[in-house]
Amino acid sequence: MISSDGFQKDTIAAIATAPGRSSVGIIRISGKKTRLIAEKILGKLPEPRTVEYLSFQGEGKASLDMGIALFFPEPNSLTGEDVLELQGHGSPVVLDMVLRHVLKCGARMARPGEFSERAFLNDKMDLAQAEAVADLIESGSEQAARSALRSLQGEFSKRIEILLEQIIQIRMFVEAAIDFPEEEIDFLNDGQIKNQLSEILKQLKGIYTSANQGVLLKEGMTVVIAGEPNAGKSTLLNQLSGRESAIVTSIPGTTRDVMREYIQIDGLPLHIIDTAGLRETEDDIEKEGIKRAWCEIEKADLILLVVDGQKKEFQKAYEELRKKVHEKVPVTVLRNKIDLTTEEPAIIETQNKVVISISAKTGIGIELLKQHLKTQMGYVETPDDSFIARRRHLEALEQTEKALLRGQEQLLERKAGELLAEELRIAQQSLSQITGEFTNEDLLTKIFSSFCIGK
Ligand SMILES: Nc1nc2c(ncn2[C@@H]2O[C@H](COP(=O)(O)OP(=O)(O)OP(=O)(O)O)[C@@H](O)[C@H]2O)c(=O)[nH]1
Ligand SMILES: [Mg+2]
Repeated sequence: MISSDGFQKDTIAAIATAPGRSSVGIIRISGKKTRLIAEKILGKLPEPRTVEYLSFQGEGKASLDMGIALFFPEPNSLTGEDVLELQGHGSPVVLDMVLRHVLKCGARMARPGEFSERAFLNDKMDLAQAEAVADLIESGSEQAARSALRSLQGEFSKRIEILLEQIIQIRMFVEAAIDFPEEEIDFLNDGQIKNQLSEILKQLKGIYTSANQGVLLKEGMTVVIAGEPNAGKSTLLNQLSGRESAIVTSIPGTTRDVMREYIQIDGLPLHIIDTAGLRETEDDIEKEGIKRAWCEIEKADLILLVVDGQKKEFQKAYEELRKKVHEKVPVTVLRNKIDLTTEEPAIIETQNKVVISISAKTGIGIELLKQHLKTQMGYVETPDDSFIARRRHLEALEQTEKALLRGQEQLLERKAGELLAEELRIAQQSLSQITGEFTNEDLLTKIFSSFCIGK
């Protein structure tokens, strides 16, 4: 339980409940000195995993609070170490007094995420699960919460493990074939490895899609509103955020600064960004505004191209924008101001684009737009196979895919068994980063320090 560098030797303590007044406040203690601290504060070591109502004592046995004490001996505890939980009254002053005494008895303040870090280091959970604890606590919607719970229960890790197992399998086969060439007829030509590799790549794609949606659920999607001046972009921002945050006038070129609003649609987080109207101009301020608009467009997860629905033509504006943004970023066309025409609100999805007719000013068609945004975020009514994920996981999946593709190339084009084996090794290592098998200490520190104290 104690690492060679001694960094788990300390006994740590922290208030585990949220700051502020509440009916219950919990102090969590973990480490070697937990038993000793229990004796000092409670006058006894509580029975393992048994609820006991006791007095929490301070200096000179003076009672500081009364509450429930729970003792979990190692290794069957949250962190894998001896853990004591003191559940007292949720007064910040009382909790502070008890915590100060716990520290005096030999514990030190826990760093953010240190309980989870110890749980990970003692094999109580893998890294993706530890991250899911933080994501569950921070989840902003039911779907995010359910997805985080599924990751916490190991659904995400399980899919990674299955894939890892398959990579290891072919890696072993390839390496054995290299070591004992006489026993394998011609493994590079018999097609089996080729098929296995494509199967793994297919599965990897599936996991990536789910993980990507998990990231959107957690971090929210960045939606940039773009289009020519006066199309109604700022009106749309105000309509979606439900407040008059951006200035709206009938003068083209009203918006110059980038305006940001954070909204939730049925609990799903969205960052909505309004930008300056795109056009040729001699005005220096407007020029700067348009430059900033392009900066935002480049970073978007989705672009809403607002056009004036009174004019029929929008194809040129769409194509120009399409040319400049990454092919993975969807551009949805919004035909605005339909309150001025006879057009009905509608969503028309063709093979390569989605066009929605709305009126930003009156709100007609906005419900259609919201449903569209939800679908774009991967919202599903019954999220049975969604899980929460982070950018870090996506990067690891991308690295794995790249290595596998390079390996495939070595196999198909060069019949280079050794180079294939090396790429498989890299793929295995990249994928293992997700569950934390091959994760360096700096990354671990970075991950856990973003948690809150007491977690
Ligand atoms: N009738 C009607 N007018 C609208 C609608 N949306 C916007 N407008 C009007 O169109 C004008 C321009 O709206 P804005 O929201 O400022 O347009 P913008 O795209 O932000 O314009 P810039 O900031 O100049 O790029 C204002 O007079 C709005 O009231 C709509 O759906 N219907
Ligand atoms: Mg505007």
